[in-house]
Amino acid sequence: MFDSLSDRFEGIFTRLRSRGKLTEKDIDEIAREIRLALLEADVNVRVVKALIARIKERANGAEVAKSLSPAQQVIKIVHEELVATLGGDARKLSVNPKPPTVVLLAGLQGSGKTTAAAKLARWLERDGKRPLLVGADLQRPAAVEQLKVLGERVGVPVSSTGSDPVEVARNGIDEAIRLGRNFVIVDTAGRLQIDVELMDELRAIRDAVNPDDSLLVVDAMTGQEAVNVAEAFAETVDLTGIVLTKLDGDARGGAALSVKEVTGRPIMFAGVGEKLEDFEPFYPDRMASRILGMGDVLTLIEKAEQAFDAEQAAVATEKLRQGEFTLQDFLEQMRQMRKMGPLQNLVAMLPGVPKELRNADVDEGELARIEAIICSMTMEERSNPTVINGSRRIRIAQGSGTTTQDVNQLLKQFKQVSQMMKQFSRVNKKGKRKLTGLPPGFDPSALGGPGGLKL
Ligand SMILES: Nc1nc2c(ncn2[C@@H]2O[C@H](COP(=O)(O)OP(=O)(O)OP(=O)(O)O)[C@@H](O)[C@H]2O)c(=O)[nH]1
Ligand SMILES: [Mg+2]
Repeated sequence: MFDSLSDRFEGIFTRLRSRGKLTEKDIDEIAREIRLALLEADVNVRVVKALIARIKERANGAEVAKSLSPAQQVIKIVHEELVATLGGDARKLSVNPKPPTVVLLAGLQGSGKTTAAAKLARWLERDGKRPLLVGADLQRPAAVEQLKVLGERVGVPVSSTGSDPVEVARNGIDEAIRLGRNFVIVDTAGRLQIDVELMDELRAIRDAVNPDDSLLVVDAMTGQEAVNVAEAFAETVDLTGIVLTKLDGDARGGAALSVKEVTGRPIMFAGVGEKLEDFEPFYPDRMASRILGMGDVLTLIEKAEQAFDAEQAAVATEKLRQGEFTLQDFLEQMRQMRKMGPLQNLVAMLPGVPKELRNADVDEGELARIEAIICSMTMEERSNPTVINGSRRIRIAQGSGTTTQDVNQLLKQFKQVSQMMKQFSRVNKKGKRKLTGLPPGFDPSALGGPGGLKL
């Protein structure tokens, strides 16, 4: 789910990265593209409107952060506003100080209530709680049996005694107290569509068991209908949250992303597959990052804001352009980068790094070796490597605990990179390409020692 939306965002941001300062017209254009992408993904029109308005206002308001490029600023704003649309901070289940805590699940037929009940029970059990499942769906003949089978699979007892759903629910609470169970999950009957009878039944169950949380189970595949259903439930039963199911499906899924904004109720859990372990708390920020399809860009931006000295980076970039980049600059850049954490993580977060490279290994040991070699050079050698003759090579190798081959390798690769950068900045001056992300034809192995930077 959300794959095509992610692809669209990735495209928009990739184009954005090659731009310098953004004018109001540029921002309008970007906002229009984002709007189209969201609408195509079936996000509710009202939600899209509100989201775009907030993005535009903030982007035009130019929150100037020196350490971020205009593109990064826009990405940051879009991410933050998407997080807000998805519900801001993750919300946990309420816990009743006087157990058992009661969770009521409601929703349309086939939305995944019974499955979600068992998944939630499993999740709570793993979290050290002692749940009890209550089968209050007496509508469908096999419903209670289905819950019992699932309950057995997750090792959670199931209670279903009584002649009507309200009595079953009430008995369930008594049973939980008797068995010393501190969570009760009540599975209810679904309907093909919202009707008075269903709402009345739900209200009666709610009044009988006074739930700490009433969760609406919404099938993410149902499109805009999901939004209408959520709205209707929110009005009639006091919903406190939403469980989104079938997020593993291939529907566009945008409607599901709209339920929080439309109902004002947070999405608390997500069903991501048919198996009982395919269930997770819903984290708006993680979901937004995933939808924006750019690895964990935000973390990178945050780290950059914290650790990266923008002035120094600007100087280095300028030197690169002028072809004056020295080994000393290279060392400083490398250290700046390393301040941000293990390179492995950093590479994964870099926008512009192709997807397939994101999970690859980066050889930290190799970088440590490069650092040792450069540190064993004099300042003169660092700014003008051509003075490094045979005896200097031996001295540097000994000083850094490496071999002369290692030193040669580094010098050779540094030369290649410098040449490439010069070439690149020439292209740049002609206005064909800008210095953003990795230059075209960039060979990552040119950066490392013998094995190269194993990207
Ligand atoms: N792929 C996928 N399938 C799911 C998920 N959640 C539920 N399902 C499937 O959806 C179907 C309906 O799930 P149920 O849990 O029976 O739905 P229900 O809301 O209890 O249905 P009724 O009791 O008939 O109203 C089942 O085939 C489940 O396996 C999910 O997250 N991913
Ligand atoms: Mg069911």
